[in-house]
Amino acid sequence: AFVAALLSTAADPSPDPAQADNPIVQTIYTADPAPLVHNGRVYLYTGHDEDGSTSSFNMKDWRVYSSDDMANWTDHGSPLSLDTFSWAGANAWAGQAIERNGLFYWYVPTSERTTGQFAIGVAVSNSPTGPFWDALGHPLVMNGEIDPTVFIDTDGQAYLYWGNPNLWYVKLNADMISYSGSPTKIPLTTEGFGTRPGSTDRPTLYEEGPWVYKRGSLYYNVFAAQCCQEFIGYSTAPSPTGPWTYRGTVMPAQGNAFTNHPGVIDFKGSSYFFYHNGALPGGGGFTRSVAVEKFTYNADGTIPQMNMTTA
Ligand code: FUB
Repeated sequence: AFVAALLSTAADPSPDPAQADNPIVQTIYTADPAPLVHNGRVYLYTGHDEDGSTSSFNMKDWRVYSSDDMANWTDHGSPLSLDTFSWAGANAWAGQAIERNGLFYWYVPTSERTTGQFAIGVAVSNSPTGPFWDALGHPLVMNGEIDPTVFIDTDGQAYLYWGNPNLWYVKLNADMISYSGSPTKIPLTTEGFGTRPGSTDRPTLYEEGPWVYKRGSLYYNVFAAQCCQEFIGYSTAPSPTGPWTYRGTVMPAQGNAFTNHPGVIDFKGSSYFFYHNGALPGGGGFTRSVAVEKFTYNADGTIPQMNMTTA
């Protein structure tokens, strides 16, 4: 293990000891951050853009980092890759991990080997840092769409959401590797997800990368909006299945990468928004880096708009 990011340096006149310099990982290109708080640590699950990717995504494995102070990060390597899934062909894209009853479930989108169609697999481990195994030996869901987010409601019901161009959800069973009923499309109304300027085939801002969580009695869906270049927008709802109301921009389009991807946590009394950009040397749309901003919710529960920062 090595320290992947450094404490703020003397060059910064007002260092925040609770947050590392950005990008968090400066040794490889990382994308699609998915933070998980467990036992006093933040585990940061990411994708991995291969060096030199210039015209398409070249992503073969996923990575894990952890920190207990949001400043010093430990590299746990790559406990999950395309090779973990015998049925996977390519595209180790944006996933999310969650803990239930001492097991860690990592939901990831990847292309199915024979059809090339995008599917969502689930890997399991008894440790947040792996190693992870394919929990099923086949996809959990396969409908050609991507970017799963998972959360467990306060009543114990788990939900999986995903999708581009649609937004789907399904209720997961308590075993976290099967589900009840059929995947359901969330209506993409402009009231729920904003209005996309100048587009008729995709009338709302919703593009991909949903991140669903609950704070108090309010449900949040933070997502990558519009294409391309993406910004981060969000909606809220009084229940995990809606109705959703569009609330505006979390992070404007910026940062030298045409995608962005949200991850939101509370940790040790502060709130953090994770995202990615092309800020490292050689960085761009296919050589991205994860970064984080500390923020405070407004009194009414809305999320303040944030800009990307670099060291
Ligand atoms: O990293 C590959 C894809 O780009 C992800 O699945 C999307 O969310 C976008 O970040």
